[in-house]
Amino acid sequence: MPFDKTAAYIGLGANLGDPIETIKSARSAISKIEGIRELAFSSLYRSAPMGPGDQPDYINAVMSVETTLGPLELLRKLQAIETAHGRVRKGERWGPRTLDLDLLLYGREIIASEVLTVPHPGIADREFVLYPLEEIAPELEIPGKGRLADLVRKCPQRGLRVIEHV
Ligand code: A4P
Ligand code: MG
Repeated sequence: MPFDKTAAYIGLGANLGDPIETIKSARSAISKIEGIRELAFSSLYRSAPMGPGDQPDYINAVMSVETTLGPLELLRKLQAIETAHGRVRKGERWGPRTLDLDLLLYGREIIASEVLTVPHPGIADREFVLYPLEEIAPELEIPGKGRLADLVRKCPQRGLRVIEHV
């Protein structure tokens, strides 16, 4: 019997090394995971760092996938891709990183476990998540938080800009 497919949204961010290449490489690695099919990928955006200001600007993007993996399996795969791209966890909150992959949404599920919170806790107030999401899924409803379009309207753009359409 085939497994159910779930639509999931993944946020990609990078601000060390060659962030544009890293984001492209991460996209390709995610698409190649068994049990994942890419549905859409946003433009690449440049954004000012949230958190400590003494770090480079970020490149951010969002992708949607269809997957037969469960949410925890998907998180583990994303973490393996972070590690493969040289991510070192230094423990500094919101510090610079070669690659950060956040599981933003997993279907309409609300998950609050020790290792996984979905929708991602920052989703509703991060311009570098909301604007790219709106580009690929303007009608989206965020479980527990309301319509994406309403969240976007309440979120200042803070210098966020498109650098590349892919
Ligand atoms: N975890 C729980 N829920 C999730 C989820 N939905 N997706 C747990 C991914 N991980 C989730 O993550 C710490 C733990 O969160 C994981 O072990 C996982 O079990 P981490 O990636 O090791 O730590 P982190 O990323 O440093 O912490 P945090 O709080 O997740 O940071 P964020 O929220 O990812 O923010 N500025 C701009 N402009 N653009 C950015 O992309 N990103 C960050 C990082 C800071 N500033 C930024 C950006
Ligand atoms: Mg993270």
